Amino acid sequence: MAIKRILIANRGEIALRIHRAAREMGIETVAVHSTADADAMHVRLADHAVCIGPPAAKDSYLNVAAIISAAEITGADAIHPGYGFLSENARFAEIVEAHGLIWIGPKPEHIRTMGDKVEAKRTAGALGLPLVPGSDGAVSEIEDAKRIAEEVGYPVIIKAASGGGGRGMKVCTGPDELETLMQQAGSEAKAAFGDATVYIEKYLGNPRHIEFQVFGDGNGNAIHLGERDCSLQRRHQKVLEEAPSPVITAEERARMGGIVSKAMADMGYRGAGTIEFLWENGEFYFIEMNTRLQVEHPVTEAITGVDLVREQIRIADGLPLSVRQEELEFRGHAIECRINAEDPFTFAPSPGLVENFHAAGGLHVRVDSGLYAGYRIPPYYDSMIAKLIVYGRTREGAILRLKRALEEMAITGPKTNIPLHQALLDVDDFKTGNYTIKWLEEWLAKR
Ligand code: MV4
Repeated sequence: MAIKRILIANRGEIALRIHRAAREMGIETVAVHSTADADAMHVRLADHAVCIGPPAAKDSYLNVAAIISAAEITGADAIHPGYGFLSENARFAEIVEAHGLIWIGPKPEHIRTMGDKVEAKRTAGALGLPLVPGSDGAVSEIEDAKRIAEEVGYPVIIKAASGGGGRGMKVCTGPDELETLMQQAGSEAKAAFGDATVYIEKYLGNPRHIEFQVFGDGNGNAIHLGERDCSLQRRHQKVLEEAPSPVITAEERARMGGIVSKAMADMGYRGAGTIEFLWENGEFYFIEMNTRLQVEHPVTEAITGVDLVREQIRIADGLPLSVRQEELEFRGHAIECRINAEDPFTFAPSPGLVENFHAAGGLHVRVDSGLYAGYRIPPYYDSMIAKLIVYGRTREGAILRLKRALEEMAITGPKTNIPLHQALLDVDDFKTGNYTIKWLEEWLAKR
C-alpha cells in the first residue's frame, strides 16, 4: 500500500465513514473542515485537522485551493472526496492528480463524460446498456423535437444535459405544448447550469428507480455488486433504500449485472460507480451514471460483505479488485433509513443542539453518524444526520429489525424524521414492496 495519509474532502457521516475505512487499513487521515464543523466527530478522530474556511460550502468544502494547500501542508498523499461537494468535479480530480496526489475516484475523463447526460447516454448506448427511447443526442430545433416526440410517442420528458437529480425536467403531453416547454427547459437549464442543452426521452409514467453498484480496476476488469431500489424519494431526495430490490429476481440480477460490468470493463472504468435505471414492466432503461460513492452504499455492503470504501482506496492505490464476480454472493436483505434533522410533517430543517443521542445497536444494526450528545447541528448543510442500516435474512426480517432499531434510536433536541420512517414501515404497500417513484409523495399527501 503506497497510500499513507488520506485527506477527506467532505464532512458529516461520510467523512467518518472514510476515516473508519482508512484507519482499518493502517492509513492516517486528514480532516478538512469549515469553521462550523470544528466540533465534528470525524475532526476529533482524524490524525490531523485543518480549518479550510467559513461555513458556506463555496468558501470551504468547494474551495479547491484551500483543500490542495491542506493536503500539501499535512503531507497527505491521497484525497477522498466522498459524495456531493467536489466528488464529481472532473477538473478537481485533474488538479489533485496534477499535484502528484492520488485521486480516490474514477478517471477524470469518465467523470466528465458521465456528468454530461447526453454524453453519458451516448456512451451507455455504445456500451450496450438499454436506453430510454428518445433523441440521439441534444435537441435544439423544434422540428427535430416534434419528429422525435412523434416517433417515441407522447408523453415525453425534456431534460437538461447538465442536469441530474431531477432539476430542469419538463413533461410534455402533446405537440401543442412542446415548443413552450422546450424553451422553458432550455432557459431554466441555462440559468441553473450555464448550459441550455436539452434532450428528449419517452416519459415513463410509473417506474421504479433501480441502480447497480459497479467497480472497475481501471485496467479492463470490472464487477457488479447487485442493485439497490431507491424508489422511495421525496422531491428527488431519497428517504429509504433497500438491497436487493423486491422486484428483481436472481436471474435478472445476473443478466443485468453482466451487462453493466461488461460495459464498465470495456470502458476501462476505475473505482466505484452507480448505474441508474428506471424499471417499468420488467424492463430496465439507463438514465444516468454516478461516478462516486453513494449515500446508500451500506445496503450493498450488508448483502455482499464487501467494504466499498476499502475497495475504493485499494483501487486508487493500484491494487486489483479484492473479489471476483464468481465469489460474490448476494445474501439476505438490507434497508437504510436516512435520518434527517427536520420536521416530519413540514420537512422544515431542524438544526441546533443535540441534547441526547443514543444510537440503536444489536445484531445486524449499523448506524453511520457523527452525532453525539452536546453536538450542535450546523444550519448550513444537508439535514441528513444519520443513516440507520439493518440487515435480515429476509426482507420481512429486516423490516422487523428496523422497527425495533427505530424504537431504540433516541435523538432529543432537533426534530427528526424518525416518526415518518416508523409510519412508513406500517404501510401495506411498503410491506409488500409495492411502490414506485411516485408512491412516497402520494402517501405523504394523503397522510
Ligand atoms: C425520468 C422519469 C420518467 N421518464 N425519465 C428524475 C431524476 C433524474 N435522475 C431522472 N428522473 C426521472 N427521469 C423518463 N424518461 C422520471 C424521473 C423521476 C424520478 C426518477 C427517479 C427517482 C425519482 C423520480 C421522481 C420524479 C421523476
